[in-house]
Amino acid sequence: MRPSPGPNEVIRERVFCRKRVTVCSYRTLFHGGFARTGSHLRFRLSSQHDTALKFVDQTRITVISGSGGRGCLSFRHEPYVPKGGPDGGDGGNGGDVLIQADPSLNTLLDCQYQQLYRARRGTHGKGSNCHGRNAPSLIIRVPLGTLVWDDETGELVADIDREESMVVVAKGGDGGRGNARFATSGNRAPRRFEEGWPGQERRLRLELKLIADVGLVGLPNSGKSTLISRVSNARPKIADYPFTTKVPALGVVRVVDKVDLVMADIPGLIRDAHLGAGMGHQFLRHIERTRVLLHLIDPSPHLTPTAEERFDIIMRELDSYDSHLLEKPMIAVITKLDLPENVEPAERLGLWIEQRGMPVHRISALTGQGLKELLLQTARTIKRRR
Ligand SMILES: Nc1nc2c(ncn2[C@@H]2O[C@H](COP(=O)(O)OP(=O)(O)OP(=O)(O)O)[C@@H](O)[C@H]2O)c(=O)[nH]1
Ligand SMILES: [Mg+2]
Repeated sequence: MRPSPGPNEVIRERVFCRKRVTVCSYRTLFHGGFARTGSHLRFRLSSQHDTALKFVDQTRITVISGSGGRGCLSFRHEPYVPKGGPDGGDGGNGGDVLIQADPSLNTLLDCQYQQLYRARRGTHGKGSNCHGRNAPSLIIRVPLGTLVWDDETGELVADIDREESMVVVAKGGDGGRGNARFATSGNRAPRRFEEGWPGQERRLRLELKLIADVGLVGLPNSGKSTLISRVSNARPKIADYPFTTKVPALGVVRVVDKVDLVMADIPGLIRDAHLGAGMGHQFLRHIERTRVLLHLIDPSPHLTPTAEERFDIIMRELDSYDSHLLEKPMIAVITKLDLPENVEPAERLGLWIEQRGMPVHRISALTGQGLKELLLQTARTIKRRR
């Protein structure tokens, strides 16, 4: 029988556990792999905690490109070649700093940890007309959907919105010219050469706005995570307490053959989220780029305030974050239709919303009722927007 662990052993086990969680939570952030591993409770709890900590969607970095290498001052000295002439080579170019999309990343966590990126300088020129070596470019990998802002001027430098996106954010300095370049018929032994040109230093602000076709919004517990886990490969945590979802999750939904949609689940909003209530509205930036919003409402008659008022709370919060969000096509999704007490209130609520000109779907993520029609209409709405 294994002896009961001493205090040190317990600590070692915990450290090991945290390490595993750190690596995994980072990789499976958007797939919620832990809930499925069936591991013990402590593991699952800490994974949720770590996941929340490790989702970084804003950070600042400093980039410094390499300066150019110095040009060389040299003259050819060889037996039987008197006055061999200047042969100082040019310096190599400094390395550029590039930002490149990496679809395997989901967060700006790496850039949070490392905030200074300095490319190497070019090597100096040498005699015998040897050119200095050009320094390699330094590549910073960021997730798709990252906006790169110049922190000093506030100007948008780049939008990393495609897999092949790659931009130079700091250009390396050119190498200086060696004295061989300054030889003229009038001055055949120039002693002139150039220092390399300095690199650029820039302070950048990185902001991640996830790229998804469909955004799910609603109050906590309205069933957003249940819906995304039912229709996509995402496996966010689901529970009957508010703010189960602490970071956005993406899932790919196959609507019909060859029609895939990317869906984003974000933490729930509550009244006064724009003033910082609940989790605030910081995560709304992740639905800014979606083409359609699904507004989920739990019609339960046992909740206060009423379903109509709860619908209005979300609309007001979206409006106070950015009124443009309300210009996006929105589909009202009344959830939890499998519960008998919800059927009648759902009917009433649906009519009330339809009078406001918004399409309504009544679903149950638990039984699958109405999901196919909802996805088809969502896909049609997106197609119209393309
Ligand atoms: N009966 C029934 N329960 C549902 C349905 N959809 C969600 N639920 C339950 O509602 C509770 C909340 O569901 P979640 O999917 O976690 O809700 P959420 O909107 O993601 O909540 P937050 O992450 O807190 O914003 C869970 O207990 C779910 O099991 C449904 O269609 N029918
Ligand atoms: Mg959730």
